Amino acid sequence: MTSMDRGEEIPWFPRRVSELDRCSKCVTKYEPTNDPRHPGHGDTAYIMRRQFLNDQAINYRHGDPISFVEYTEEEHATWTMVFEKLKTLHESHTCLAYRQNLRMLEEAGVLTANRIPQVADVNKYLMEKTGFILRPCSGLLSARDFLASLAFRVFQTTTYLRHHESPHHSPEPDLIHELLGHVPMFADPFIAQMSQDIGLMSLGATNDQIEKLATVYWFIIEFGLCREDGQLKAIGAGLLSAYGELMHACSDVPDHKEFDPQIVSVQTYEDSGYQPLYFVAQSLQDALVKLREYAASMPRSFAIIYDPLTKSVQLVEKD
Ligand code: H4B
Repeated sequence: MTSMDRGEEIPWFPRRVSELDRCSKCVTKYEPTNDPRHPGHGDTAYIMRRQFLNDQAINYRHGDPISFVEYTEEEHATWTMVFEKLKTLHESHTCLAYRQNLRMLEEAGVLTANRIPQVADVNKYLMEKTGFILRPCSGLLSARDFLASLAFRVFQTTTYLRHHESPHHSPEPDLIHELLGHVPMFADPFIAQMSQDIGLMSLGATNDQIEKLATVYWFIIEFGLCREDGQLKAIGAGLLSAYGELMHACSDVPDHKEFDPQIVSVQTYEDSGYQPLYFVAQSLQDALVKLREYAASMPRSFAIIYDPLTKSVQLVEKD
């Protein structure tokens, strides 16, 4: 008996990496075009630049070479300002994996404070480390589409920058967040695997399961902490790329709870200000083990098998 016979339809999901071309649905939230909370609201030149880069991204198809983007001097200056300010917190506030991978990326000349890197160069580097690749997208994606791409070790990446008048905070994902927050962590094998595991769990999942997985993703990949030598250190990209919240998260102002995906999955979160609560893993390995226990406990009528050689998945129905 198939799941269709039982009347529960499995939502469409990509079976191979090229089908991610169908997973680029954006959701509208905190856009400069219509939201006065966005620092670029009312700045026509900024809105046009963001639109130009988004139009380029939306036409991207799997396998295309990634277009070279000529960033403006103003954009490079914003990048430099953010990178240099964050550097002052790296030793004290970020986890060992981040510090090591960032150093290697700098030594390889891929991430440097003076120029915005090209996504194609980042991909060449990450491909050799963990097989993760970035593909351009045009803004905040639906959780379902965004998580599906992670199943294939693909990270959908915005290519525009935050507004220059608000360099240390962005209400939406931007290239600085992707490159300074996510890229060094995707070079780590445990974070790469954790991200892919969350992605694989999302394929064919119910809306309720997607909501839970998006919440787990939020609290570990975006805003997670770990403890090193008794001190709180950031592992989440949302913290690693935000000066103010990075200091806040590691201070004793917010609450800290032990990372447990079962509890995390139903925790409400804040997407317009600092979090009042963060989850702390013992280590990256610890977070991965707990995530796998959670995956095993997820109720599903099928299993998903991933083949890394063909970057495709197969659905196996349970009877
Ligand atoms: N879309 C883009 N472009 N970048 C992101 O980091 C995210 C996204 N994060 N969509 C997603 C949503 C998460 O917040 C979860 C999965 O909802």
